[in-house]
Amino acid sequence: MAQRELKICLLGDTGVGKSSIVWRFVEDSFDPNINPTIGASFMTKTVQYQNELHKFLIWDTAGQERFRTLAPMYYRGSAAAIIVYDITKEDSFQALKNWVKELRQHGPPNIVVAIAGNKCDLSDAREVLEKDAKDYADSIHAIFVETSAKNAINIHEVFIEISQQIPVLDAGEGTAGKGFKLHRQPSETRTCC
Ligand SMILES: Nc1nc2c(ncn2[C@@H]2O[C@H](COP(=O)(O)OP(=O)(O)O)[C@@H](O)[C@H]2O)c(=O)[nH]1
Ligand SMILES: [Mg+2]
Repeated sequence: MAQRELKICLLGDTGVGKSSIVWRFVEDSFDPNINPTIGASFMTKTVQYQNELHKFLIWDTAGQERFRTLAPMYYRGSAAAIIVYDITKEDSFQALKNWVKELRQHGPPNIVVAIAGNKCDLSDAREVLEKDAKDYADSIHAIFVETSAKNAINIHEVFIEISQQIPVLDAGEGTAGKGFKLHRQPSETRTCC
């Protein structure tokens, strides 16, 4: 079975739950006292998608979120970016829009963008309406889900949607990376919280 390596970067404000999302996806666990500075900066996980194996090489901005100049090293060569905000923090949603602009201006041209509204388990403290975020995501043709790393909601689904949106390799082309044909598949929307 063909295996493809897909570099994925996580972007977004400090404290929105990027490391927790990666930890939930890779280890299927949640640590409420996750260390903000020693967060995993690079982890991998392989999942089967149709007749391919997708090895996700996940780059997490471990505490350097404020240093924009470091960001290109995370998103350069990325097949996809997961931009995370915290549904209980309006500021983090505004910061997400800046990350989208940054990616549009300096990121890889065909990067798949996924927006994750994390901490959807804290809906009592919600500041960002799901509809507003979904409308924004639609306007930039991004994947959108609300997630909870804590309660394992929609974490795997984000990665599955990314797999769906990555251009399919045509039979016979192997993993050489030549001659991609773009078969973008429509993504479904999931809402949960
Ligand atoms: N309630 C709740 N807390 C979360 C969730 N994800 C992360 N957190 C908490 O938010 C804080 C910041 O998480 P962290 O993963 O370090 O964020 P990062 O700075 O973006 O990597 C930690 O205290 C986490 O336990 C979630 O889905 N729900
Ligand atoms: Mg972190």
